[in-house]
Amino acid sequence: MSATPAVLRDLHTRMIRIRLFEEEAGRLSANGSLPGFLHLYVGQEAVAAGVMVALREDDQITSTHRGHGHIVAKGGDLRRMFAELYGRSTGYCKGKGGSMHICAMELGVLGANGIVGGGIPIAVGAAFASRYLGLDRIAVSFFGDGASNIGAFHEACNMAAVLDAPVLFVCENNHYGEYTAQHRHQRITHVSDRAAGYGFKGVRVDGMDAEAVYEATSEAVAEVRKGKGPIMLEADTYRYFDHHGIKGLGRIPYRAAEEVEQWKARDAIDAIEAKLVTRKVLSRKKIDEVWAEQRQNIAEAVAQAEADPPASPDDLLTDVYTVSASSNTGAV
Ligand SMILES: Cc1ncc(C[n+]2csc(CCOP(=O)(O)OP(=O)(O)O)c2C)c(N)n1
Ligand SMILES: [Mg+2]
Repeated sequence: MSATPAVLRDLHTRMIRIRLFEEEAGRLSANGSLPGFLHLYVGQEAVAAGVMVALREDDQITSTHRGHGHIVAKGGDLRRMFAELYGRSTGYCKGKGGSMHICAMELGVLGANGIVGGGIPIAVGAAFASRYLGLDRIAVSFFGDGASNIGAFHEACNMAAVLDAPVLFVCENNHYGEYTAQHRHQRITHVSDRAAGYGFKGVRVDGMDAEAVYEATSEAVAEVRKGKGPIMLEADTYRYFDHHGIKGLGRIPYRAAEEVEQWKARDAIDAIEAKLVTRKVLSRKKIDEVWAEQRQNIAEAVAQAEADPPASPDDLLTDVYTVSASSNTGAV
């Protein structure tokens, strides 16, 4: 399915929202306003936007430690997301999850996950459950090149295959697991080659091209929704900032400045803006307006989140365990 002007505009806006969210979160973290680690998604925006625009609203996703971009692209409310990062009671998890554990069931976001690879089997379970319930929604699991070395990845792929689970595995191959280059952590170049080992299809796409990601995802989703089993989509992409935080290269010289610059030269937002202009979908002036509007949205969301009340110690034990009536021992 090729991208209509409306789809191109949608991809563009979602990518800008992600970039601005991440840059602002990075600044707030660097100046000490936000607690904890932040794994920023800047550079990878085309993947989240391309996949999410190709999904239906009721489709479900599982995310990762680098998950803000997925949730923003799935329609995450910016105020509730910033509130979660700030540890406010108005956050998606009442301020108890933080950056790596945002969960928004109403958006079909079954959780980001600080455990590398942890979301992959959850997506398979969700996909199986949807089919069991007679729903034709699918589940998408995002994960990185590093996560594809984790046991849970392999078990989840095998199980999805034998169950013909309606799940799309999306590998964001940004070529690093923390500070280890891909060629040093695995002996394959394309993670999607691993799909064949479990008996399903693996495809690759340029993860710096949102339209290409949208098209490849649309095709894959149509097949997965038919119930013929999983597909793995590998997006070739790159993170601009360090593994965590907003510094570019970090303290340890694990990647060259020239490498970062080469990827930035292929920036996905610049690329879609060039398309929008050449195809006469948006003028430069309109593009500037989109940026200004989204900047305003981010500023308002941050101001609201900052003014929101912090998570209350009284809520510490709520939403933590589910205790059924029959097994209620009174212990929570
Ligand atoms: C089970 C587990 N092992 C190790 C870690 C520490 N860790 C956090 S992120 C990360 C690298 C993950 O790499 P990748 O899956 O490629 O994701 P990326 O950070 O590149 O987005 C590691 C090893 C963890 N959080 N969980
Ligand atoms: Mg990686």
